[in-house]
Amino acid sequence: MRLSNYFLPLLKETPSEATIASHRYMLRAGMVKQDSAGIYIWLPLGFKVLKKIEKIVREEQNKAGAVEILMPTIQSSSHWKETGRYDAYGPEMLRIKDRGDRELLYGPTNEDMITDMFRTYVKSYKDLPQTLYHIQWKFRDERRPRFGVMRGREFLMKDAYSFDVDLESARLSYNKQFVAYLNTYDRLGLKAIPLRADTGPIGGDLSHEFLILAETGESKVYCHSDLLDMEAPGSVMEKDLQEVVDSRTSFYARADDMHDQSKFDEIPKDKQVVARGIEVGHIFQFGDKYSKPMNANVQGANGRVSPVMMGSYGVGVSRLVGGIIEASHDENGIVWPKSVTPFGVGIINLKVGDDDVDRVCEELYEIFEKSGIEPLYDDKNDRGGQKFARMDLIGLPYQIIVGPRGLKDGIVEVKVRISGEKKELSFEDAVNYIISEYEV
Ligand code: 5CA
Repeated sequence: MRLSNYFLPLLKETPSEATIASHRYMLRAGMVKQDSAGIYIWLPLGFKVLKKIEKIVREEQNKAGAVEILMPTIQSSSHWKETGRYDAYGPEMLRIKDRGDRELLYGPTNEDMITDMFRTYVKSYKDLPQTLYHIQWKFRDERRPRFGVMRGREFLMKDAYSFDVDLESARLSYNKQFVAYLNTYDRLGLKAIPLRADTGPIGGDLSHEFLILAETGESKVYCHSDLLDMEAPGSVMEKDLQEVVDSRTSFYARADDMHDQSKFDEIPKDKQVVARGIEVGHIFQFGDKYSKPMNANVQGANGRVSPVMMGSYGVGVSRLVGGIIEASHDENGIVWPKSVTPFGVGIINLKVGDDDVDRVCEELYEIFEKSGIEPLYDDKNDRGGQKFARMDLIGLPYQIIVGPRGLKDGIVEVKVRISGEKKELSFEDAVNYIISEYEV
């Protein structure tokens, strides 16, 4: 992409409503624009990151055996009345009437709808287990939308729903998602810790939140520091799933509402972590909470008919855009992990109109376009200082700076955004260095 042809509306001043880094930088870097409270337009740069996160979430869901569908944003109230949630959900639910005075709502989550869909088709254990997911916009009329996309009213969620014939098999489905979550956050460049959690309005008896640590997080977290040093499990055989889950959950890790100080005190002092965190995912096992009132029954191998056992699994896809920035930024702007960066490399032309500089920049541009490392080429006729600040702000992992002085000696400059380290390299070495950094 050429910057001269891109839509990147940067802000010089920090809008006063933005109190945390991710919100400030998302506004300043032209990633989102608030349209009304908690509702955002995703501008090109933000949209690109959102899509990259979505892709990683999708790939890990598919690897875990979940199957993608797409449910509508607008739901009929009827399913919610069947489960009793229509009244229970309260003012967070946006209720709408159509021209025929029928009650509709903008979905805050989809358990009720998917249970209805499921009961239409599946009646036997032979078609189980099954996990279905979608990545779809939700609406919750939050009392206090804040921190930009972190607590929006309209937000993008991946929500998966598992269906099993009994509790034992439901536990396996839960564990698969648990492991998929660890791998997903790892690929996003995040250290996410699973905490035992309250089930809230979703209900059920087993639940974990996944939190990333950040000073501006809304939840207070207590945990064992060894949990933070654990690597993502990668692909795990079915027979080993429980062990992997146990290895993560045996450590004390709780949010404020589930915190037991006496248990925490048993952890050696030098291993105690008290921090703040951002909830980037939440998984629930709730058995027959929805299937029972909706008569979503299946016949087991023994011939007995009983409600299907369910779980649901949410990832805050749009919240993650802010969460990743909270975890990775400095005083000059965002520092994108390679896996979600909107562009792989920034090319800075320090003298637009100079034949040599233009030619080298064009060659670099072409090479990176071909190699799939999407370049963002700053071909605008601005001052160097402005270009540097702009490129730092939007946070691409690598920059190649091309100016007439270096070119005289056959040299371009490569800047590594995260460390600020600068290397003077030949054209070929610069290209090879950046390409090799993106090879896995
Ligand atoms: N049905 C279940 C799981 S599919 C559910 O809705 N879970 S949830 O309420 O915990 O939401 C799942 C994830 O969505 C949360 O972990 C959080 O990351 C994200 N999320 C929830 N509310 C908001 C919000 N107002 N703005 C942005 N993200 C949100």
